[in-house]
Amino acid sequence: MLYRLLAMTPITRGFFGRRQDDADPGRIPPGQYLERGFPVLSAGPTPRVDLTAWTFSIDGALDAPRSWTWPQLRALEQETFTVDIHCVTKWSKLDTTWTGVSVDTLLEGVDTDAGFVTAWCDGGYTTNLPLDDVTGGKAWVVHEYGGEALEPEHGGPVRLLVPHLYFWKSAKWVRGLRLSVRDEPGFWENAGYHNRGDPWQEQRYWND
Ligand SMILES: Nc1nc2c(c(=O)[nH]1)N[C@H]1C(S)=C(S)[C@@H](COP(=O)(O)O)O[C@H]1N2
Ligand SMILES: [Mo]
Repeated sequence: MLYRLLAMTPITRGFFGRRQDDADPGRIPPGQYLERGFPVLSAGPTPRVDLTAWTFSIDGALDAPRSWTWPQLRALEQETFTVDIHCVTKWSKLDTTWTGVSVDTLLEGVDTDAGFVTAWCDGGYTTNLPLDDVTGGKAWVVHEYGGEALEPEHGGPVRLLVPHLYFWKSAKWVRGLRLSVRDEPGFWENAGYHNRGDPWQEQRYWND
């Protein structure tokens, strides 16, 4: 493995004295624990991103590829939403609030035979998802966390957010979605992680 997994000490932002077991256990998937900080997990260094040259693209198996500059992406309809997130390293974080553009908005009117997407990123990370897992109000390209610009360590300027799957599917520094007819395992999927990664079914590793 050429990459080193960087796990930084989480910063606890939760209200002091609130107990872990206050959380509704029905919101914590099997094998997960409640995290009040926000750990950073990156398979490599945080890339430096120049927004003047930045674009977000949708390409691959579609007739007319699309791309947006940073101002163009910001001019699209924005959504603010609050969701729970679940990392395969076993932490779950509840009620995280994000702002960004729904993948449905980016794909509006697209005609494609593709059943899959690969999210690709500055720094070379990739992750694959069924198209059905990023459409129907289940995935966003986000640029704000908790009302502030998304920090570079957490994927700023822009990350994918797919909260119903393990967090490795939420690609940081995402630059585009490539539509494909065939499913192609991404970075962690190639390294033995589950192809889909549903936390409620504990789909952690390839054979789970
Ligand atoms: N580009 C990129 N995206 C990535 C990763 C990465 O290494 N590179 N790590 C993934 C993993 S394994 C997790 S758990 C989350 C961590 O996001 P965080 O650092 O904001 O907690 O990002 C995911 N997205
Ligand atoms: Mo992860």
